[in-house]
Amino acid sequence: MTSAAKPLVIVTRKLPDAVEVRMKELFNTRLNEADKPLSRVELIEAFKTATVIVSTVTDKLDAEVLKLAGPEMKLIANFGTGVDNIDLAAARAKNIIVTNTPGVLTEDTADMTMALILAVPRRLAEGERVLRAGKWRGWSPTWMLGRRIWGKRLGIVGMGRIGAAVARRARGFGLAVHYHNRKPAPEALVAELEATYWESLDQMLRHVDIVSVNCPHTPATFHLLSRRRLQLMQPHAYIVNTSRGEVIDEGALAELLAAGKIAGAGLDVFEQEPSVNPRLLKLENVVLLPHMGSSTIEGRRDMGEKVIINIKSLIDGHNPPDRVIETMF
Ligand code: 8YV
Repeated sequence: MTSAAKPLVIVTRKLPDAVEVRMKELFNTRLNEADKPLSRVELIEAFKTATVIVSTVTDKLDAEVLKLAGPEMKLIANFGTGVDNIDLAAARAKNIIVTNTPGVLTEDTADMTMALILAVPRRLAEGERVLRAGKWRGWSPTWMLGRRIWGKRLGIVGMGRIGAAVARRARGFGLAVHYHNRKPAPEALVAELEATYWESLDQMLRHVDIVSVNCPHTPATFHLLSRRRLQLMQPHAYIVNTSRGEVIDEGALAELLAAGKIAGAGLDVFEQEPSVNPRLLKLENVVLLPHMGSSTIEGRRDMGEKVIINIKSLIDGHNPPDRVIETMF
C-alpha cells in the first residue's frame, strides 16, 4: 500500500520521538512537531479529513466538533486514560470508536499521589520555599512542624486501578485504608488492603485524616467534593487530587483552606487548566503541580505503544483492545 492510500492519522500534540517514528512507519501520520495545541478550527478540519485522531487531555472534543467529522473518521485514540475531554455519546452517534490508555500510567500516578500525601502534611514545599528564599534561620525544636503520616486514616475516593495502587503504597507508610466507591471492591483486594468500605462518602469524609481523589471525572462525579462535602472534613484533614480538577469544587476548597477549615491540599489537577485559582496560589498549606501525575519517560512511551496498538487493530480490522464505552464510567 502506498502512503497515500493508507488511512490518515492526525496526532494533535508532539509525542515522544520513538512513538512518532513508529507511527510514521506504520501509518500515514500527520504529526504536530511544534506541539502547539490545535485551535478549534484546526480540530474541526482534522476531524473532517482524518480516519484516526490521536487526542490528548488538551483537546476538547465536544458534540459540535464531533458532529462535523467526515465520513472517513473512525477512531479517536486518546493518548491518556481519562476521556472526559471527549463527548462519548456524540462519538457513538457518529460511529466513531474511542480508545484510551488504561493500566500503563497507574503506578506513576499512584507514586505522584503518594508523594503529595507525604508532601502536604510534612510541609515539604513550604520548607523548600523558605530555604531557597534564604530565610532559614537554622534548626529549631518548634519550627516547621507537620503532622505524622503513620497511623492515620486515608480515605480513597474511587477504588479503581490507581486507587488500589495508592492504597498499597499507603499501607507501607502505616496508613489505614478507607475507601468510597460505587460498589465494594473485590473481596481479595479488600482482604489484601484490609480496607474499610464506606458506602456513604459523607460519612467517610467525617472520619478520615487524608482524602485522595482517584475517581474519573464524569457527569456523575463533577463537584463530587462539593462545598457541602468539603465542609464535612475535619479541620486537621488534608486532601490530594491527581484525577481531575472538576471532581472538587476548587473555589470552595480554596476558601476552606484559607479559613483553616481544611488543613492542606496537594493538587496536580485543576478545574480550568492551565489556569489555577489565584486564591490557591496565595496559600502556604497547598502543594500545586502542573498535571504531572503520569509524566515519566516510561509512562509516555507505554501510552504511545497502547495508542499504536489501538490504531493498528482498527486498521487491520480487529477490535481495538482499549475501547471505551460510556457505561464504563
Ligand atoms: C495524561 C491523565 O497525561 O491519562 C490521564 O487521564 O490525566 C494524564 O496523566 C493526559 O490525560 C494525556 O492526555
